[in-house]
Amino acid sequence: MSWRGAVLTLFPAMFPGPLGQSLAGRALATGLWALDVTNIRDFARDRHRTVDDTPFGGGAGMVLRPDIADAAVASVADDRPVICLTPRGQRFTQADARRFAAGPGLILLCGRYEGIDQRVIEARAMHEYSIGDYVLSGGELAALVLLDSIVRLLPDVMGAADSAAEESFSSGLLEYPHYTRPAEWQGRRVPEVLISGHHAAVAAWRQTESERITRERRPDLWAAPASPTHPASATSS
Ligand code: 9WO
Repeated sequence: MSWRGAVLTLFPAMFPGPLGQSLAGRALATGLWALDVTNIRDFARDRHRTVDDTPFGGGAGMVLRPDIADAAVASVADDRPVICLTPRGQRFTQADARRFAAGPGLILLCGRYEGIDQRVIEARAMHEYSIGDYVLSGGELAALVLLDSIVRLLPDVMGAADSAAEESFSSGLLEYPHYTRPAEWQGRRVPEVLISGHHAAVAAWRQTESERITRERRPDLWAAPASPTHPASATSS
C-alpha cells in the first residue's frame, strides 16, 4: 500500500501543483504515493455554499465553520493523522517529515480566512504545524511544502544525491558549500582541497565548513542536544 496524502482545501486547483513535477510527480504517476484532494466547499449546506461565518467576540475576518470542516475531514478520515497548517503551529522539522514518511500517510486541512474553529481542531485531535514565522493567505502552500519534504523521503523516490543531502541535514548540521566546473569563474577559484583528490581532506573540509556555517547561521541547531541523528553537537566546543 503506497503512502496516501489527503488534502482538504477551498482551492483544490492548487494541487498537486509543483508536486506533479520532477521526482514527486514521477512518484505520483508511478503510484509510489497518492494524493486525494477534497474541496471543503462541497460540504457546504446552503445554496450559496457558505463555509465560513463571523467570529464570536467580533473582530476582523471570518472563521471556517466547525461543522463544515468536520464533514470534510470525516469524508477521508481513517488511521492517518490529521494535521492543520497554521501560523501558530509547532515548527515542522525534518524529523517530523521522516516520522510521517514512515507512516501510512497524512490528512492535511488547509485553513483560510482568519482561522479554523477551535472545536474541530480539538474534536479531530488535529496537530497544528507551521513552516515558519509568517502569515500566508492560507494553509495550501504550507501543505505543499510538508508533502514535498515527506514524499522525497519515501522509498525509491529520491536519488542518491538527495539521500546524501537528507543524511547531512539529519546530522544536525547545515550543508557545506558546493562547487562545480569551471574551476575559476569571474576570478573566483574553487577551494584547492576540493581539487586535490585527497578524499580524507575533502571530507574534513566539508565537516569543518558544515560546523562553521551551522554555528554562524543557526546557533539554535548548533546548541541542540546531542542525539543519534545529531552527532555533531556531541563534538561541539
Ligand atoms: C487572517 C486574518 C484576517 C483578519 C484578521 C486576522 C487574520 N488572521 C488570519 C490568519 O492568520 N489566517 C490564517 C490563514 C488562518 C489559517 C490558514 N492560513 C494560514 C496558514 N496563513 N499562514 C499559514 C501558515 C501555515 C503554516 N506555516 C506558516 C503559515
